[in-house]
Amino acid sequence: MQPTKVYADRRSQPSRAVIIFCRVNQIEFEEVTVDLFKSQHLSPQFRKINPMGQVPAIVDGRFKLFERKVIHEQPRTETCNTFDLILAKNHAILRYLASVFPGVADHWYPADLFTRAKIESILDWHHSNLRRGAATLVMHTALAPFLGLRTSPEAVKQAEKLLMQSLGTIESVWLNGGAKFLLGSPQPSIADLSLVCEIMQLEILGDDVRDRFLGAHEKILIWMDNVKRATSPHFEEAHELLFQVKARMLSNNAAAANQASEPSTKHKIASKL
Ligand SMILES: N[C@@H](CCC(=O)N[C@@H](CS)C(=O)NCC(=O)O)C(=O)O
Repeated sequence: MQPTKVYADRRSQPSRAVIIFCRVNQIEFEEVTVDLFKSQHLSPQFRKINPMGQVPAIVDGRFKLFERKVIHEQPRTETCNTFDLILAKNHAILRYLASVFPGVADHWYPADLFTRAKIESILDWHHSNLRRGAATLVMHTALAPFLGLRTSPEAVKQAEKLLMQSLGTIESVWLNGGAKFLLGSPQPSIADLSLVCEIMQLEILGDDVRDRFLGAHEKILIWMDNVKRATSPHFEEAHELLFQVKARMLSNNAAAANQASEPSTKHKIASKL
């Protein structure tokens, strides 16, 4: 049987969460890079895997299961056939992997329905709060020029507010009382992994901006460190590309700032005269 295929771009936070999860749990998989900066997610070939044109997505031939009825209508492709399970959406993928691979420890997605319901509530909250704040901020301040998108100062302002509020909510609701992981668990769940990967994205905004958001949230910093330790060395390995992007952006910004502070050619000539 073919290993599960994971379509991902490591610059994408949900992609990293899936990759780290597979590595930590020794799930055999083949990583297929879908380069967002080269618009590979919009290619007809990838749209056959995920019609929404987003990463991550997986193709798994383990079961003859289908996420949606319409999947029967999907054409055969080189990479999958109509009997493969094709899943998009990071949380659906993490839930699936945690449920079908017997080697995955229970704490990632507990069988206990009471605990699981609490994890679901965090995952649902994440999309319309933390992710909306962090991803919108990163998109409008760091990525837009690379992706040819227009930025909006109003969107940045709202995203900053939502991000700050979300960080406060995590601390006051789920990390209350010195909890090591969300919900006071002694070990991480898929919610810990997903949310921490989201917050890691702030790195590419530079240390000052990251510290402006995280500096005042000591509980968040400790919790992030706990998640890193629990998933090391895979956490660091999956984030290597993010730190490379960060270094490149910082050096580009520094070069642009230098250029702006240098007297213009006209001015140089004038001063020589
Ligand atoms: N809700 C989805 C969102 C996936 C998502 O937003 N992926 C981004 C990268 S982080 C993407 O593929 N963006 C390209 C696009 O939307 O055009 C998930 O959590 O998996």
